[in-house]
Amino acid sequence: MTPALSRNDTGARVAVLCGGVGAARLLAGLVAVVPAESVTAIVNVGDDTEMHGLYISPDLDTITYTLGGGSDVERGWGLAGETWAAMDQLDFYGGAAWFRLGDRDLGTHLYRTGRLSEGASLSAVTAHIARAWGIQATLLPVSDDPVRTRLELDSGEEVNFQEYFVRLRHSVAVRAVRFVGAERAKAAPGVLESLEAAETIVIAPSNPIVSIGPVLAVPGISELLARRRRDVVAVSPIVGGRALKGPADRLLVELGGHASATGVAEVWASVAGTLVIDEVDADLRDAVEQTGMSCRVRATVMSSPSAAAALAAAVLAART
Ligand code: FO1
Repeated sequence: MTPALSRNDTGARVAVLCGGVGAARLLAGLVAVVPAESVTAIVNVGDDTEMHGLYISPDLDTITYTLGGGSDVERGWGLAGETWAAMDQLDFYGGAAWFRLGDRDLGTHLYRTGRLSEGASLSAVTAHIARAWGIQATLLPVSDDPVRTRLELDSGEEVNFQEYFVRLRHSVAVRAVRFVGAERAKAAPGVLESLEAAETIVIAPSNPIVSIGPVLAVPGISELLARRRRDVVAVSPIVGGRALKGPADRLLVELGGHASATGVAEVWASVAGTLVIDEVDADLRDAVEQTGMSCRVRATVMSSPSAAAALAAAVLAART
């Protein structure tokens, strides 16, 4: 079933390419400044994994819990007030407890896995879970087909995303990244339609390589963005040469780029017309514009809901 396209009172729709926590905060800001029904989140599934027979979709969950008001804001993933009895029991047996699934969070993975095993699509299950949380924005996995991020480490070992991010605490050097399955994956129902219908397409301040990379790797998406480049506004996840969270700064350098707002512009210049960079990077404006992108300098650190709403409003006003 194709989800209904989102539309606000003025007909202006917004589609957002999303990774995890940075995207979740920007989405929370967006739904504070425009009708939530006008916002469609197109979410990375490259981080998805199977643990203990359960299908886990971390970026969809982070966004769902954030928009649903249940997230643990400080930790950045999982639910607030979580308990860990199941993990303690798993640990007691010597099971793989390095990837922490809280007791309530487990219910989400049980529900999703059960529905998928009955033949439901990831997008149908995502829509049901979002509705249960009272979310009025549309949440779409970028694809219902498997797309999995694999990282080749400098040591030669190849690992999946959660092994790299959680088990190895992203403290190992990476020499290549690939998105297995991406070239055969079909955009989920509603993805290309919502990108086509959006007045503004936003690339959230998410890791350009491992969060937005898998989204852009699904056939049809980067081509559509390149065609609509003037309507695409990206927000740099690199502030003052550093990622606010996670390994984006190191990955950019390890894969031959630069850990700066300019380095982000080099990655996204072909698919986005405008880059919003932080005030601390104001001196990079000319260098960003040298890549062919327009540049806006704004406060991009979403340290409070009001800061997120202000950034969201600035992003919507930033289109060339
Ligand atoms: N992140 C961690 O740093 N440690 C964890 O044990 C962990 C468990 C986890 C369980 C469910 C879930 O939806 C997300 C979880 N995350 C955990 C977050 C996740 O690994 C990353 O934040 C994202 O994949 C990156 O966007």
